[in-house]
Amino acid sequence: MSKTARAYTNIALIKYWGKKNQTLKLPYTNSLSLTLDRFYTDTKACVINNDQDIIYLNQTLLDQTQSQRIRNYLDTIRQMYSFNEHFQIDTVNHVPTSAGFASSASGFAALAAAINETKQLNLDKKQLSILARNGSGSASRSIYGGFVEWIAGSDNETSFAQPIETESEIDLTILSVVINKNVKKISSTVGMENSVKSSPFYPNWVTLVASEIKEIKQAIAKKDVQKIGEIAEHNAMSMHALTLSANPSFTYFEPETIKILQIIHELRQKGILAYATIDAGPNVKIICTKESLKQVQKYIEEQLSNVTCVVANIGSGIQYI
Ligand code: 2P0
Repeated sequence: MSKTARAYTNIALIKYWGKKNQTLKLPYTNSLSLTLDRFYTDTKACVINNDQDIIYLNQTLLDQTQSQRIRNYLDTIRQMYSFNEHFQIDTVNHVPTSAGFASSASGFAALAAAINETKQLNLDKKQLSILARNGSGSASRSIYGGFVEWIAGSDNETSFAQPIETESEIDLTILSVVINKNVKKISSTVGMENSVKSSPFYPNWVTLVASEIKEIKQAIAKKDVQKIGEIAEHNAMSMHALTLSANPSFTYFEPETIKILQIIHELRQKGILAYATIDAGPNVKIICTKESLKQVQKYIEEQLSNVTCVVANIGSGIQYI
């Protein structure tokens, strides 16, 4: 009996935004994330005597269209490791879309680990990160817990994530502020492609990320949460400037997103530690300390009636259960 693989979501503090190779999902820059303990994906893979993969998500059988990306990924794995078997995949996503976290990072990390387990590929974490990256770029980072850096690399073997060791715990908590709204969004894959192609600032982004990665690693080593927040917020705003400066321009922001950013500025003026990071969607994740968290949450909930707050702490890497 093969075990179920569990992978947790991660939030990028230095974002991945743009690929130099679409097929291999090789990014233009390194990125750096924090794995979170709150949301995860559980995936089990069983070899079946069938010429097609069968895929269940949350106990529901997916049709061809819904499961195409997963089927393509399984084809890639079969090719990479030279075997022909097909699988029944059972995935349970404990990442409610309403929580405002993307499930592709935990989803593809859990799937890579599940195939590793079932096929006894005996991949080490570096190889597993490479395998997960082939499913979705951000999944390469969900193999590890805590702070993780994805090294851009130049080919399939050199593009993988690795953990950033910290000597002791760091007092950092993420408050996710979910805007209760169904927004039609441009997928990350398409959004980053458009930004690379048409934002005149894209070359500056590549230079900026290189220096911010260095700076944030120093701040992590010093456990300087304020500095981590300052760098992460600046990096996130710079990523969103790439969407606004694309041609045609687009944005993931909603009016409430701006409102939350304004509240964060007000909180800082009051001396409360709060910094924003935003992914390819309207929700804002706020970097806090344990001390500032309660005040930040209280203030946000007082000012905005139509949002949900979710607290997440630092999470662990891949587990087999
Ligand atoms: C990140 N995002 O670093 C960035 C920041 C969203 C904003 O990685 O095309 O789903 O599957 O490699 O990993 C989301 O992009 O994109 C993402 P693909 P992915 O977390």
